[in-house]
Amino acid sequence: MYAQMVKSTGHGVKPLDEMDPQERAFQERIDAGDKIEPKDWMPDGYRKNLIRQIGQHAHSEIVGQLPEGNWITRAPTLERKAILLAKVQDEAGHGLYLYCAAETLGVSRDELTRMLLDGKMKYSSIFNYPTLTWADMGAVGWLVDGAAIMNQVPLQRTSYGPYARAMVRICKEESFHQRQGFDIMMKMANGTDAQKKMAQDALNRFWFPSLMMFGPSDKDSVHSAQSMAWRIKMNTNDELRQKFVDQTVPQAEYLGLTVPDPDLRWNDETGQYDFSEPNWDEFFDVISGNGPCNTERLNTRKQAWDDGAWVRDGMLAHAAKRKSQGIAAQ
Ligand code: BYC
Repeated sequence: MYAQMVKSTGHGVKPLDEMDPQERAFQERIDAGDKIEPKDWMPDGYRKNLIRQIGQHAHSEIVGQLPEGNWITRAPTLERKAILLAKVQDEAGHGLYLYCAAETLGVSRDELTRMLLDGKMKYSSIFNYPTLTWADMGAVGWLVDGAAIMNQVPLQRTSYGPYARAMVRICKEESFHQRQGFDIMMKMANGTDAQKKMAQDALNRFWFPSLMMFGPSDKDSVHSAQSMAWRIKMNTNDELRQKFVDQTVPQAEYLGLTVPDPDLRWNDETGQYDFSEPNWDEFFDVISGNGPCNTERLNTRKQAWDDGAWVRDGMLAHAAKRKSQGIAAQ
């Protein structure tokens, strides 16, 4: 049922004078910067679009644990292992806050999980790329969490209260994640020649996929116009991508690494970097399920879901027993 609703969210923005009075009053609240809370009236499209975005965001946090979880047992020192473990646990927490925020809109966590496992909901494209070396842990923290922060800081001001509030804590934790990634890159970039090579190789592989995290270019973004009118999104995909490039290129220079883009240059007139577009065919291919690790990621999530069945069954049986005891005692 929800999967069909999701399909219908890609529409344009209705002008104020074509809205019915309830919709118009809602839009005026949004325009005034009011927060919308779960029990408030909201247009169906607003609810659907939020469930889509928050649900995908939650799935991304959970699937996002996999490429880094892959390195916990192989971290080079006890300290790095403890830090990586904490980071990966934080991502689980982010997923849970976000599933809770989505649940306030009337969709259950189980329903969202099923749609992920059935391929009816997406998660971030970036997690369909493999993490091949320890330097990738640096690149993921630095670039992937860096891109996530760029996208999520403005979402602290998003119009839906539970989503905005979840973002506050997530952003604080993401800042730590980004710093730990940069710290790994510093160590590698200032290490032996072999380590520096690994750091450069990680940057080469993660640069363009990180730019893709912001979504397709504005002309191909189906949801941006309406999402921005409803303040579900605060910036366009291209705006955030540009900010990310402007912030990250000097960091790469500081590391002594080269961004793998021959067309990257500072533009004095615009006061920002010019850079190459990512390969959008690759992006659409990855989000259609054909990236290097899509099958592996989904199979891992399916396996975890199946392996957890006995826990869910046990907890439901326990809850049912308590309920029946409670009723009997009254
Ligand atoms: N990957 O109309 P558009 C993290 C889809 S987790 C996959 O521009 P929208 C972290 C899009 O869904 C980071 N799909 O969409 C975790 C739509 O398809 P549907 C996750 C993508 O929603 C662990 C179609 O393309 N962050 O940080 O307006 C460790 C057209 O796009 C992607 C969030 O989720 C993509 N990259 O804008 C470390 C933030 N991009 O749904 C780090 C919240 C686009 O119609 N989300 N698509 O089938 C957003 O801000 C927005 O949803 C996006 C996309 C900017 C991502």
